[in-house]
Amino acid sequence: MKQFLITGGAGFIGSNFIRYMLDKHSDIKIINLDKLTYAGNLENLKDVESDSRYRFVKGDICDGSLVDSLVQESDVVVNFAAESHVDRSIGKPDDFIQTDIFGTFQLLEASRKHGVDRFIQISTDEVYGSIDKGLFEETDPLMPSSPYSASKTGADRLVYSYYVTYDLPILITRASNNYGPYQYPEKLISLFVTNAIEGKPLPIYGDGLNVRDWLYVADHCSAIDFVLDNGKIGEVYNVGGGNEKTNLEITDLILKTLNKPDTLKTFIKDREGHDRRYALSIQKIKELGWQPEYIFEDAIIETITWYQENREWWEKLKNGEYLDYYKSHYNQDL
Ligand code: NAD
Ligand code: TDX
Repeated sequence: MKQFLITGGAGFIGSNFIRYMLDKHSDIKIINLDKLTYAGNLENLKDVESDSRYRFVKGDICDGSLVDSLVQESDVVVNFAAESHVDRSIGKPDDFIQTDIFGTFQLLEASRKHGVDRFIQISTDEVYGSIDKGLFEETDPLMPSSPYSASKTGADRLVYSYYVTYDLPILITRASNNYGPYQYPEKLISLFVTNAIEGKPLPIYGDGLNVRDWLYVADHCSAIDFVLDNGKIGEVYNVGGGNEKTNLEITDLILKTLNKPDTLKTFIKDREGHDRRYALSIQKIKELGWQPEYIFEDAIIETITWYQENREWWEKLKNGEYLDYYKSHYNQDL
């Protein structure tokens, strides 16, 4: 029985990953350490709560003694815990620096003290910054442009330094934009789908021509599982879906699928430091034997349907102080 410590497991990708791992592997146990910030939601994991292989611990990855005791009983650490939303990092970077960098440091320190079989850091394509043409490779320079991506870059390189300096058996994945069920309704797809269902405006930043590469969350989960088993210690692996779309293309697709009018499209001021395009080469992980399985055109429809069928999950999340910040920052109701 391998003991996994999964941090941030009550969030979007972490909860999908826990479900994926419990379904796929009978010989693992999982501790989910999550602070339950606004983004953490135990309703994401209702169906696994009673699984005897699963245990939830409410706590902060910055809490050194708690982290120490949980790492001590673990073989594998998977670090999802982070502040993850770029717009929030523009408004208030503090928690990003604290959790994304200092929290990762606490996990690394405990891992080096107790020794773990694997430490995998869930990093992001945003560490590279923006690219007008071509694809980022793992060896390209890191040029993050928001406090979010800079904090993730700090963590990414700190993890690497524990491999070089202390021989900690680390792996790093850098994934592109995820979409799928249980995504907090603040990110482009989850926000626009839920706004469209409610007949509310879809706030498009700038000209709407920024490009993202969309990865279905189940593909991200399978990539992490695959890298844990097959990745070479100390290496970074890009994980992309190969689905480059402008924000306007995504918006049009959502409106068309939900049969909502074009008049919901609302162009507002641009995000500060807005990266124009993210695009990854996934040659390295492909050569190792992984590639995405889901077809964007099908998975996006499944995702939209999920939000239609799970209104009670997201309706209660769409309130609170972020709406006030968003309104004053972008002069737009969400
Ligand atoms: P999310 O915001 O939905 O979830 C983050 C989770 O971390 C929440 O459950 C939250 O409660 C928890 N958390 C936050 N601070 C914590 C702390 N100090 N201690 C313990 N738990 C804490 O984020 P997500 O979209 O699921 O992203 C998960 C990870 O994947 C992040 O590290 C993010 O940078 C990375 N990533 C995300 C994407 C994407 O498109 N969403 C793409 C690439 C990489
Ligand atoms: O209201 C909006 N209007 C809009 O035009 C929002 C929320 C977003 N956008 C644009 C900004 C981006 O060009 O849509 C694009 C995607 O925005 P987000 O969903 O906020 O994602 P992004 O900034 O690309 O970052 C995401 O991908 C990488 C995740 O939030 C990160 O956690 C991940 O690391």
